[in-house]
Amino acid sequence: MRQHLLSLFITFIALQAAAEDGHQLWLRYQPQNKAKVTCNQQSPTISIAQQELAAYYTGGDISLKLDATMSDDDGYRISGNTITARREAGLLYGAYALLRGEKNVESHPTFQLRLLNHWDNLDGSIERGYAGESIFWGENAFSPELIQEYARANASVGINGTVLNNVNASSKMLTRPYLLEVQRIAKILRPYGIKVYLSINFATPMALGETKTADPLNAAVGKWWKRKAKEIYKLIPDFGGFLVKANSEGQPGPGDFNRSHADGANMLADALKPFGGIIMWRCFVYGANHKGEDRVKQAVSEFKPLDGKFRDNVILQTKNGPLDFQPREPYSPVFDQIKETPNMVELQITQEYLGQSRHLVYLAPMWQEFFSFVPAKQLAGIAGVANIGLDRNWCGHHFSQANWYAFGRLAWNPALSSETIAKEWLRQTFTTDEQFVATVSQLMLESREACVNYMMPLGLHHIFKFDHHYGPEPDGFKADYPIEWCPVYYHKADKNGVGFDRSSKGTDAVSQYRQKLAQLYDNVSTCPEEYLLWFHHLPWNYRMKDGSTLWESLQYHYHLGVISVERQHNLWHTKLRHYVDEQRWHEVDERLEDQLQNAREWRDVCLGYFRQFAEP
Ligand code: GCW
Repeated sequence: MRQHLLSLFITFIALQAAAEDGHQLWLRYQPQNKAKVTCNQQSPTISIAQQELAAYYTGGDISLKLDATMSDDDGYRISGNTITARREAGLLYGAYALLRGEKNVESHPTFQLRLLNHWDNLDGSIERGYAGESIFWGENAFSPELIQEYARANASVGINGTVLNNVNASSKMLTRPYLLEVQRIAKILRPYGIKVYLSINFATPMALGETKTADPLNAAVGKWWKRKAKEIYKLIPDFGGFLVKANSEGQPGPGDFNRSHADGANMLADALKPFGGIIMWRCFVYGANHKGEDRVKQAVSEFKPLDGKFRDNVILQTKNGPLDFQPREPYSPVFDQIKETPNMVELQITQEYLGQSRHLVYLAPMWQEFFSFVPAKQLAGIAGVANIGLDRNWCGHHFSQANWYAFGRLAWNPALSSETIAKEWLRQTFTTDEQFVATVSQLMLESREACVNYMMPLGLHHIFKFDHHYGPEPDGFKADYPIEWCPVYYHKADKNGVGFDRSSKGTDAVSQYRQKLAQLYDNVSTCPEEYLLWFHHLPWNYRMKDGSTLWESLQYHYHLGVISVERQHNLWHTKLRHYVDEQRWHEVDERLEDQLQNAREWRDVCLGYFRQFAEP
């Protein structure tokens, strides 16, 4: 009996070891303990680099060198068995690059600020989080081991900063008990080259009852922030700075006191300046001062007059598109219009509008589309709204890990192709089998266009179910919503046609784009068809370039989207099965099935709705 129990126990342990829950992400190095790793200096960061290489590198002994003659950034040079860098973090990035297979290269990051933005609330919930609760806040949070794993994963792809809380920020964030938590987190992240930042509630001093107002020009308010900055930097000397959502979707801001965004941002910038901190001020504003104006125009209307009026430690942070993280949007014209103030782009890794953690949608092609319009060298930084939670596999969907990975890799080098990144990730995460890698990378590369097709082809946008943004609701209209949240406001379908006229004859949003593109988008015959209904309202029998009518083309795209998911699901279900461990295969398979059902729902609901106008 005892014998039997023992063997059962051993089997159980073995199964546990083999269980593949995805927790290891792309970091699946096999322990080798072969390499001797030396360095001309010592520090906590350098010892991490040494430990990683000593444990996992197979190609011989390594020497690490700090070299003050290299350009002053996080870059590294790998030459033979030597990694050289100007900064300690560079040695760490070089170590991970070597483990990933990079050889004889010199590589420097395009963006100096490569940040995650967590929309994590202090109660542990996550706004638009689809992978469980927060790893930082709430009852179940704060396991130092987990946060260290998080740090390592980020460092392995070069992410060097993280905003720990939701932009819809609680004023409690800046109270002592929470700042002490931030200090603990910062301590774990620091050796991995990651700085912490916080989202702040603009009205904090007033909300905490410590000042009578939050007017940025009030002396007591300015003083309060200066004192607070001092307190923060005493706890966290390398604290990165604040991210601010002000006068947007009900958040307080300088506008509440008839002050401008520049007044608000500058007051905070002055408080952080002595310590080297920055302010990332979001341009995601609509409604407040521009009621009635086309929502996609409002950020430029609001911020262009303020361009050049910000302190030099303020960066304007703008979403890639002018609306809100849709499966496809043209880029935000803020990037054309704001010229005197540094800009950074905010991408959304969590797939709020792209099937959340239920759909396999690889986002790198979408982000690259953005960079094809907005050159990375114009930008001071890049932020990605994280898709990370307490789920065992971090991101809910195993393939959503690829978006975290891709974000980091593109933040380092936006010129990397989506395909290269997908293949890199697949080889590290699943298997190096080339047949598998070729097939699945192709599937990943097609997945975003498939999503656009089954959700919102040809420039349609924001026809999601109210609030949770998962399924379709093309008939969505409730008079008590803000009008900018109503699907019918965006597609404007009736018997005469469909689409939002943003041409010079409509809201003239086209005029916010730089010259050549403004004309291109304005003219219906030159407007790229993927943006057609974003910029134009057209009759159902409008002739597309291939000769089909708009209505036919719309149907074609919806069907194509569903067919792509059908194909992907089939492939995964049959041919790809034997390449993948049981647990991950099964979990992905189940989700692909859900995705397929949801894609069919999108097609049927949207076409059913539009049909009543197109074929009356
Ligand atoms: O995309 C929308 C989301 C909100 C979010 C907001 C923002 C954090 O639906 O949940 O709030 O944008 O970016 O501020």
